[in-house]
Amino acid sequence: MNAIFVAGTAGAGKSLLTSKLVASYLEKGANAIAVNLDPGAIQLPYTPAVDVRDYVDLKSVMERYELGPNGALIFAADYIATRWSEIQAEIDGTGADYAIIDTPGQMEVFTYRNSGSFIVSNVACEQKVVIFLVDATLTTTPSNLVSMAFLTYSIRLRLGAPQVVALSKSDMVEDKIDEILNWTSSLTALEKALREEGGDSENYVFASNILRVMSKIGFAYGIIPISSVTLDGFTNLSSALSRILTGGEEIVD
Ligand SMILES: Nc1nc2c(ncn2[C@@H]2O[C@H](COP(=O)(O)OP(=O)(O)O)[C@@H](O)[C@H]2O)c(=O)[nH]1
Ligand SMILES: [Mg+2]
Repeated sequence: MNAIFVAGTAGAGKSLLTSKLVASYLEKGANAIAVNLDPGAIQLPYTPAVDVRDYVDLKSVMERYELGPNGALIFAADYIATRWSEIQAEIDGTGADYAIIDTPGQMEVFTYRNSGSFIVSNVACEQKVVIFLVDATLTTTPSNLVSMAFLTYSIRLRLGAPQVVALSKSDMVEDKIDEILNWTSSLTALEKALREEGGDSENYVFASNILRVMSKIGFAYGIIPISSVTLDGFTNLSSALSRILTGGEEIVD
């Protein structure tokens, strides 16, 4: 089994991408399942084969420990890590080739708690990859792009697994896509755009200093624009995943 975690900021499109990825693997003849790791999910655009809501009920946690919704989510996410071996056994029991693992809506509940990195490092699988979703609608200015790029580095460091970065909801910013991709492919273009955006402001100086650091750690941002509505970019996403999971071989039935 290969594990594909789908992470990203709240509302970036993790759950919808999970459903579309499962469908696209099934279409290629691979056995794929969706796993829901979000204890707070109310409605999901897919039927999870394995669902953490079977292990913990948010409402009972709130009542029993007198917690608000945020406290209960954190408790529940950490609790799930303690039940991981059972959840893993359930995933293994499906016999799936690909487990597409949807993570909690509020990103920090998963990525910045030890339980998230525990699950990513302990999932028993052949290969694993984290798709990090950068919401295109939040990335339409150069300084926002720099801030998102930093977030992806932070998540890479936090989860310690190979990462594929996708620009989600790109259908919603069609007129901006070329410009955003130009910024992500050239440090010089991004630096120029930042200057035009910020002039001599303190924020510009800060952003360009960050850029300098980014160029040092390698500005290989390689972001893949996708849309889970039009399915644009899915071929590129699927090749990027195959490169990591199967060394480049596409699935055949
Ligand atoms: N236009 C458009 N809407 C999207 C796309 N992906 C997700 N959405 C919508 O954005 C909202 C949040 O998506 P969801 O998958 O629940 O985000 P999550 O919180 O990251 O799981 C939903 O209304 C989705 O239908 C996309 O690629 N294009
Ligand atoms: Mg979700």
